[in-house]
Amino acid sequence: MSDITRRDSLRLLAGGAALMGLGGATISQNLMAETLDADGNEKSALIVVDVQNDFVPGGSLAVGGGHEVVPIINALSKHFKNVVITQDWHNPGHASFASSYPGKKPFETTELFYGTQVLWPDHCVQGTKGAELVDGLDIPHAQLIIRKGFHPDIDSYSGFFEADQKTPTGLQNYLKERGITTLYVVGLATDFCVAWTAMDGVKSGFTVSVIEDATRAIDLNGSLANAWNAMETKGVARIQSSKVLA
Ligand code: VGL
Ligand code: ZN
Repeated sequence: MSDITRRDSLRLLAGGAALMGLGGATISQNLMAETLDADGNEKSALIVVDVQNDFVPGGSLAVGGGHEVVPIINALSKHFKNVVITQDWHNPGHASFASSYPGKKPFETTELFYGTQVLWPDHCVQGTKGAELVDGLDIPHAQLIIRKGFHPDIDSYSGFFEADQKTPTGLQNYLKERGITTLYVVGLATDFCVAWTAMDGVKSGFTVSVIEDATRAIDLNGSLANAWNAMETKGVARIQSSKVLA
């Protein structure tokens, strides 16, 4: 184990102790992390979330500095044998689009059967240029591209479960069948699809880190701070790319 990984493991263990009151799962997951290496480990996977044209400058739901994650993710990907890419993939007229509701504007909310839904500009419509992965993303060894958000009435920020928290994408079982236990999550946007994917990863039994400098946020009404609070409470580790790239 490299020094870097050992430091992370110790930090993860400390995090587990702090969360002792929240139940045993986090602690045993963190103990497991001690025995794993990020680098090329068969049991680790890099999850690259929604690095798509609509989420970078020039796109319909551009995330500030979104394009800046691309070279960092390309470099990180060389350290992982297993890479999975997610792709937001909405039908035209999707329930998460403001344009689907007369009188509603982007970034307002509405109530859907599973709770409050932020209404977005039309984005990542199936088959459009905006839905394509960003050109500079260079991960030829990525093993799976998982699409989400294609149920007309349900949004899906998470790569694991749609926003009803029940409809699975299949990613959990794919990773489990591959023997993967540890996830490193990067991409766009930190406070929506990255955060939900990371938290559902923990819920699905994986040890999860978000590599902060390989993400960028939308930050809507404090959503970035809220997302980090929620992630850290649920046992997601917050690390920087230097820990993997070193
Ligand atoms: C996302 C809002 C709507 C994301 C996707 O990738 O974070 N955000 N759809
Ligand atoms: Zn979306």
